[in-house]
Amino acid sequence: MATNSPDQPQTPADEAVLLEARRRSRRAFVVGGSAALLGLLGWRWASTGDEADGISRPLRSVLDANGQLAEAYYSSAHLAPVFPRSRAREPRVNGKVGLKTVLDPATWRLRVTPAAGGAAREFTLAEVQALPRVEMTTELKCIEGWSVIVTWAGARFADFLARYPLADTSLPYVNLTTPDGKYYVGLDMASALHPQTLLCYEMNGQPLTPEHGAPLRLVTPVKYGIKHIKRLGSISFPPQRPADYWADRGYDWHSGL
Ligand SMILES: Nc1nc2c(c(=O)[nH]1)N[C@H]1C(S)=C(S)[C@@H](COP(=O)(O)O)O[C@H]1N2
Ligand SMILES: [Mo]
Repeated sequence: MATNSPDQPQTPADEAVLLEARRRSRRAFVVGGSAALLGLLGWRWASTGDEADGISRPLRSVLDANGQLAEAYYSSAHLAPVFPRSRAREPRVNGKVGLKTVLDPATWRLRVTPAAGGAAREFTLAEVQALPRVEMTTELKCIEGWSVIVTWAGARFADFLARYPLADTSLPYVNLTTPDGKYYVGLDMASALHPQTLLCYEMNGQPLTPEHGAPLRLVTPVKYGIKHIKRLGSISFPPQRPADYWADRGYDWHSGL
């Protein structure tokens, strides 16, 4: 019998995701322990350094390292709860930046600029749909304070990059934009490779509607809705932290849950 516990595996696929998450959290624990030790050793050195923006420079490095640690923990090890499919609802349409023009799904392409340089590679929706289909029922949470449980289907971004190695997974960032560039999202690579980060083409068993991001959107339930870019048009792998539409307007760049 199905249970309402969000942590309960619902399908073999969910179970695989849970196992992966546990494996990752063990790794994060080891990394975290070493970082804590380094932190203790470094503290006295850190607190004697020059100031930069009111925070001493070495101390700032420690804070930055903590930020990366938080990235590794919250992005990779943490798994968003999954729910029974029966609890899925239609989300409201929220946010239309980059969706103002009419898009023809037949001529749409996902443009990916290889990290090594060279011409962008273009993908059809069929190529994305040829990757293993992952279905998950998770909560979409908006920073405005509402949330809704939705069944999504798509390809894992990790599977996409494994099949089309356009960027090394050790690179730091992924930049995603709408075809017109008006909405743009930055992700750290760990979040992009998270097993629940999907290049999503279906919502509640139906192809995405235009207002929910057809033909392809991002879904990543370890992040707030602002990171779930609709009408994905292009992907690149910048060496520096990419700009992010809502981070540019004062929200937290990570917007992790
Ligand atoms: N292109 C684009 N994607 C976007 C937005 C937007 O304004 N433009 N808004 C975001 C926000 S704030 C949320 S909460 C979700 C909402 O997704 P939904 O409209 O499918 O409910 O889309 C996200 N993706
Ligand atoms: Mo949102």
